Amino acid sequence: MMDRRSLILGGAALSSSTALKAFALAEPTVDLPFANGDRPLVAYPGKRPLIRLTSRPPQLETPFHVFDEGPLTPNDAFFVRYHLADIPLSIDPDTYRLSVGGKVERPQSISLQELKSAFEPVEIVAVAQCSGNSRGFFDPRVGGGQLANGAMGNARWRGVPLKALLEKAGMQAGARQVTFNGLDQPVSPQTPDFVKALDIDHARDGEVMVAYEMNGQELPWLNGYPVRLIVPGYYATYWVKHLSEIRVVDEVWDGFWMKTAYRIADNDCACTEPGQAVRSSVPIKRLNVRSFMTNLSHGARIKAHTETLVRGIAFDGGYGIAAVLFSSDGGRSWMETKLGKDLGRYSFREWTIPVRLEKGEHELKVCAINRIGQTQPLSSLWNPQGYMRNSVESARVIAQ
Ligand SMILES: Nc1nc2c(c(=O)[nH]1)N[C@H]1C(S)=C(S)[C@@H](COP(=O)(O)O)O[C@H]1N2
Ligand SMILES: [Mo]
Repeated sequence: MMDRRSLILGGAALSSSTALKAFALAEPTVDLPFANGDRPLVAYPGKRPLIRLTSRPPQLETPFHVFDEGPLTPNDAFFVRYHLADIPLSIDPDTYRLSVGGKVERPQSISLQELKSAFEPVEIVAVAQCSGNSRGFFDPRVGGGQLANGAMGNARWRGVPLKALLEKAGMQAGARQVTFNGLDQPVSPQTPDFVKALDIDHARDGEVMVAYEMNGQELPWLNGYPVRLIVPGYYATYWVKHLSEIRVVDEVWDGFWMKTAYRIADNDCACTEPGQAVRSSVPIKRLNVRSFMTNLSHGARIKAHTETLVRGIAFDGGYGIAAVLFSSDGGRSWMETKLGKDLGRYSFREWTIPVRLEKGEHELKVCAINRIGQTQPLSSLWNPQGYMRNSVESARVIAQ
């Protein structure tokens, strides 16, 4: 989604503008493809320049061309999202403790060292995607962070199954949910702390993980150092960063971030009509199916009558991608693409297809299908929070 040209134009404009304007332009910018899509590209600690949505708390989006670098998103390019402005600025790895308490037999206070040495480590490749990824494309526009398609990333996570920690603590009879809290804090007492909850059976499914490594490195600070929760297949809102407190509760947790925020309409499409109230809602859960082209975007120019390899990624909420279909005629006919290496059912799956196009404009489209037959809608479904966008992506390209 990053417009490389605006980078160059920004630089060129420097020479001909006033000193003040030059100062403002000193930061490279991108122009996301919707109204008010101008963003600065800013390098935060441990990060390459990313698209800054807000600075307090930091919210950074991955420039889309990064997804063409490979199926794993590099740590220094992985997006960043926080809700609370008081984010931890220093954490001592020697004194950091993860507590496991609430309705347990043996409350635990576990050091980072112990997490790494006292439990059998597991690894899983999984996509973290913000519920509001692509929100800026909704029409009518909706409130909230105006993101393009870069609030997602795929990484190899290493850590301890949550199940092992819960077993060590021993759950009491009547346990219903497990809650997760991190070291970030609200700045005003009216703002509820960011606490998320999972049902007990989900929490002990053996896949939900407390991760201390991402792509073979310790977690980047802004992605939750020293440990974060990984909930494979689920929207990243559950992937609590700087995780410090796990509590077993005997109720359905009714904190703000479960009871009020991150809820979707309780229907098959998680959608409503603009202006219509949602009657019944449930907490957001699994990722729906999506696919993207990564080496071609709107306006790209390719050589006519010559083979071009189109490539991209697809993913879903953990059933696995069964097929990715591609159209070069605006969706009238579809061809099956070749899937790349399977890194696991929670991972990005790469796909490629060679195309040869006549001179002129062509509308390319890509659509994935998962192993339970779920697919992407051709036009986007709408909801007032701008969650779960997954309509078929298109790119109008010019062959010449
Ligand atoms: N402690 C903490 N964890 C959090 C959040 C937060 O605000 N605080 N936001 C959640 C949301 S909504 C998202 S999309 C992901 C973003 O993860 P990332 O910043 O590593 O990309 O973190 C989740 N975990
Ligand atoms: Mo999110």
